[in-house]
Amino acid sequence: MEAKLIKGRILKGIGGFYYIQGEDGDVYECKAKGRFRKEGIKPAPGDKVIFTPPVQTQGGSIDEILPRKNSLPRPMIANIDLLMIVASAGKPEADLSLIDKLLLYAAYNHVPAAIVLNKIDTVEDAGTIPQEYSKCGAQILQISAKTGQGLDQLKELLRGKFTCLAGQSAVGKSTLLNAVAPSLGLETGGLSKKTDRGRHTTRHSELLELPGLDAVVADTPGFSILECMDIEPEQLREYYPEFAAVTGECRFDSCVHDREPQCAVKKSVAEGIIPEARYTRYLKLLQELIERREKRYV
Ligand SMILES: Nc1nc2c(ncn2[C@@H]2O[C@H](COP(=O)(O)OP(=O)(O)OP(=O)(O)O)[C@@H](O)[C@H]2O)c(=O)[nH]1
Ligand SMILES: [Mg+2]
Ligand SMILES: [Zn+2]
Repeated sequence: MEAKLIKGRILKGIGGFYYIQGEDGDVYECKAKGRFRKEGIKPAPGDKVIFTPPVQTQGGSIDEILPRKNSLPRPMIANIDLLMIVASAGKPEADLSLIDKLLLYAAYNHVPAAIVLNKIDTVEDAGTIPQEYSKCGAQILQISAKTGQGLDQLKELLRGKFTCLAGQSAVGKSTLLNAVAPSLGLETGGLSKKTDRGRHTTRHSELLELPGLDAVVADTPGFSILECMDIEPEQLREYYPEFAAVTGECRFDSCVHDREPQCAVKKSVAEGIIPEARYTRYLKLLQELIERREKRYV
């Protein structure tokens, strides 16, 4: 029997084997051809591929990786439609610097982002996130995985997309996925009584299908975000859509909106147009990038 080529998407890779969902819906085990390694390409979950399915004693192989529209390095996944940043309205207290870094990570890697504010059932008002991020370019949803509030909106957000989830431990990423697709039965954890922080219940990443939504999600464990981006301090400003309205209005074209005179961004902050706290964290992140560069060049 002659092997035929089919198109599919890689769901996961384990020990040199890739599990590919073909256009026919079945999942096939394949190895990557040697030439990929020679070319320095490693197939990743999310990759669209042309492959030869296994037949009898002949193992399957990935023959071609179709061009990627984008990819995220940690964990390595390709062709992401959305980075869903999950935060908690209650406990654990939201780490806004982390949200900033994840927004930066998404923009840097050409992936659209959304912010999902979960556990809205545990607080009387949603806090500062909706206002602080109102102009950051990401849609913001207020949700409770527990009561079901906002879940229909979340389903619409996920429908038809390949979404990657990120956020602090114990904000409810796995619980939200279980709420939209109970058959997943993902393990969820609690907060440590001592520290009010999460326990990193989810420790690995694979693509999960959401039945009925034609959607796939990757529930990703934590990682060090800044380390996997090559951003110079002068470039940071380009990743803040809040600054776009006044771009070009600063006295100096090279203005990084820090200590320069006649800065239009600082003026907008003073006028309350750009949220002050988000700008203050921008300055901190800018400083972090400057220090990183100084260390790199000594
Ligand atoms: N009250 C309330 N509790 C929630 C909600 N969503 C999740 N939780 C609880 O928060 C805890 C942590 O949830 P997980 O889903 O394990 O959190 P996670 O983000 O997957 O955490 P890691 O896997 O450690 O990264 C669990 O005890 C959940 O029951 C919610 O909307 N409201
Ligand atoms: Mg989890
Ligand atoms: Zn400026």
